[in-house]
Amino acid sequence: MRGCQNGADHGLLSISGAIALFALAAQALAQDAPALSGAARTAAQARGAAERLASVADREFVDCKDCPAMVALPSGTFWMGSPPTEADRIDDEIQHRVRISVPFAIGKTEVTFDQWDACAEADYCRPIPSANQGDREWGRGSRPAIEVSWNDITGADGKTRGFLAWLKAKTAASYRLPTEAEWEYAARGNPRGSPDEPAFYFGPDKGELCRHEHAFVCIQGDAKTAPVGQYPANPFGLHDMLGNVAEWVQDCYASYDDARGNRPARLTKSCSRVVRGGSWAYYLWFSRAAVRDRDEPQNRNDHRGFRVARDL
Ligand SMILES: [Ca+2]
Repeated sequence: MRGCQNGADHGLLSISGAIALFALAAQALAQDAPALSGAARTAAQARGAAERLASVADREFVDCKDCPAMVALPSGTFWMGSPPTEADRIDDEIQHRVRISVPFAIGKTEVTFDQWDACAEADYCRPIPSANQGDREWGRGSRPAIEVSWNDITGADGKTRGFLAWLKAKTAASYRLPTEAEWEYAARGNPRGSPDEPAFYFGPDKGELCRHEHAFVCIQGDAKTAPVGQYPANPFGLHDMLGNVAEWVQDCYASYDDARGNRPARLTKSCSRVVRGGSWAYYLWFSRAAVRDRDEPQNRNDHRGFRVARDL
């Protein structure tokens, strides 16, 4: 596949034996923890916990004040894309096997207004205005930051240094956007995936969506973002992966047609960037884990944000 890097490689590996391990892994990973409980834990400790498939409480850490809470994910293998039999499938979701070679960490939630505003206060991020073209007067605080472009996050257009540079300056850690493969691995929540993986981490039944995610079909006229982390976590301990706001990832959009071998990310200067996950504004089918969207890196809207990733 085009557009993967940092430990994500692709091949046709056997999955024999993996299913037997999954029951144990899922049991361990499903243990949730209160937000920010990992504040005193180091990334190295969290990485060790991920390799042991330990509980979310042991895999969570925070690098600094105002930094996003991070969860270390174990290495593993999954099937990216969707099977031909999946309802509402789009033809760019060509299914292929992906191996996440080493543990990495990803945000427990989407980045919040509190975190973005701290970055803006430090003069690294573009201040997000209030009302139109900004917070829509829905509130800030723990709601996900919206009206942020891919360029605002990465600083790629040179107008600001960006959110990632702010985190790197505060922590010296290698913060980045997740790759598209890492994002889908995180959204599926299963380190031992299979070709018949369901459309949602909670199973194949889209009627269950409203118990797990903040999606348009569920919000009955209250059409706006929700504070992050209000819905249950997925088996990896992550919230709002398939709803609330859609999320920028690192990659340029490209076909999965050549999904073979160990490919670096496609990071050319000018390309459409991939956006993943459903949102408060999207139809139900858009909350499937395999759905791919894209937009130009300078664009912003009120139903898109992001979460960060970090090497360990
Ligand atoms: Ca989301």
